[in-house]
Amino acid sequence: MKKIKYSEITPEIVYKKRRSFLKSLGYGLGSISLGSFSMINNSFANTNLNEPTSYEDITTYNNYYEFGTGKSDPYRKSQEFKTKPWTVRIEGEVETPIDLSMEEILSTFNSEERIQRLRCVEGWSMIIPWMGFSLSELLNKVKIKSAAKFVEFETVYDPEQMIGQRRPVLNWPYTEGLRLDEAMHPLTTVVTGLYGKTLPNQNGAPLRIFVPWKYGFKSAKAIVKIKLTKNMPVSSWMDASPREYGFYSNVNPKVNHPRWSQATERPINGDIFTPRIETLMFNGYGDEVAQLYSGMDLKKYF
Ligand SMILES: Nc1nc2c(c(=O)[nH]1)N[C@H]1C(S)=C(S)[C@@H](COP(=O)(O)O)O[C@H]1N2
Ligand SMILES: [Mo]
Repeated sequence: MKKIKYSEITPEIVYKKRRSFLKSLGYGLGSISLGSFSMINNSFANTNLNEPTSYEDITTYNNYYEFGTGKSDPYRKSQEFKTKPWTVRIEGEVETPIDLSMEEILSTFNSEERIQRLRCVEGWSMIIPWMGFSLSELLNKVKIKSAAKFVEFETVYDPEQMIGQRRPVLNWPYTEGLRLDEAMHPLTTVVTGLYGKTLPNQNGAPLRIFVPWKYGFKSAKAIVKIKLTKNMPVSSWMDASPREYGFYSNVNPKVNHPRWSQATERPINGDIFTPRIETLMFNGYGDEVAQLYSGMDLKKYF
């Protein structure tokens, strides 16, 4: 299990410390030149880049097109979204399909804190202390047939409540997929909470997937269906733009998005002066997952 080291101090405290440090040097935010500001900032940058992102940033800067395409739309427009009752169906290439209520899921599986880096394909990243458990535990509730090679995830379709679904921005419902061995990897997480609390609606309540070595869009929110399939699923993003979004979408600094570089990322931490950092292969989880792709040309299978 990947452990991202972090000290006792919270990101908020680090942030305040930095502000008071600047003040103690006699710099008001208005009086300082950009050059010297970023120099000071650089000396601090690495102190908090492995700290979890603040709860505020994680819950107000989101991608969740069902509630709009702006970063603050999910926070502003998902608060009334009803997540009770909620059932997750596991079907497809299984001996017997099952329906699990959210209550059953929460009482059967032990959610633990899993601090994982989310790298969005747009070029920003956050470090998020999820609460969750391995997807493999959930999939082990069914007997998977040997014909099953892939797993498809489906977000709820509810345009009454999800205003973004009233327009054909994506091919709704939001669909994503993994190869079965990727889905069974212990790092592939079923997320039920955040910062030790229940999962906020904007982050995919009541239940979302998180795949830490892939771009964020692979991690579908508000899941109602998990389907075992023989064939590779076509995700909503592949359907929207196959040239830009491949099935694998492993974080890879060497494979650029056709319209921009993927070599670096901007850590979201409430400080626009934070320099970009280098993106790591498999988002830094290479030791754990590289063997899943041995012998594969990752430029071809992007
Ligand atoms: N159903 C659904 N799931 C989704 C998305 C979405 O628009 N709809 N956006 C994806 C993208 S692009 C990212 S980066 C992450 C963002 O997760 P967060 O808002 O919890 O940080 O959710 C992913 N899951
Ligand atoms: Mo994303």
